[in-house]
Amino acid sequence: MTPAARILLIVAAFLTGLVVCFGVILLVAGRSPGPLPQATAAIGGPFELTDQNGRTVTDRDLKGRPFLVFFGFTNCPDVCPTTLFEVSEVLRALGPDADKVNALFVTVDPERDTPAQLKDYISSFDPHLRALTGDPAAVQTVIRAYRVYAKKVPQENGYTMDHTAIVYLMDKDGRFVAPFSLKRSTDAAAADLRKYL
Ligand SMILES: [Cu+2]
Repeated sequence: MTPAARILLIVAAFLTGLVVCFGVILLVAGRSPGPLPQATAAIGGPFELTDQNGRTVTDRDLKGRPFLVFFGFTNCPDVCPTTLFEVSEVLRALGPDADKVNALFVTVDPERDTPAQLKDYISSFDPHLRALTGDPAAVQTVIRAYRVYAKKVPQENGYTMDHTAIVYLMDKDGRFVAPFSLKRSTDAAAADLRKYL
């Protein structure tokens, strides 16, 4: 499969997952006269990881600010660096408001992406970006919470990772808002993010 086809497949799988979970929520909401379940509760949730400086970061530390989160791995040839570059541009366009948001890169490859490896990698991007890793179980927890698709693909010299390539926009309370589109001008993307401050 070509890399492009693979990415399409991953996006399709993600969207199908979204449709399935929102579909279920709609069904439940349609039936129950009581308080509506939060449609956004399906994506996101508690986690405890370690950043590139060895500091513990949990979902509770993120409360009070909107955040962008992207899942990937440092050996990724193109999608991850491109996305992190584009997110960096948005953070730069935010100016001082960049201090009022969080931007996270979470590895789906904790085996290779140690805090030291992440520190080296993330230093190429906007300094507001934080890179998170953890033991495999902790990373699995966050992968599951965000319904991320991540799979090891063997290669001649080791392996690569297929993964969901969506930037998640989460609100101040850690609730999923929408996939954050980078297919627009940097200023338009920054203005969109500013709405959630
Ligand atoms: Cu990637």
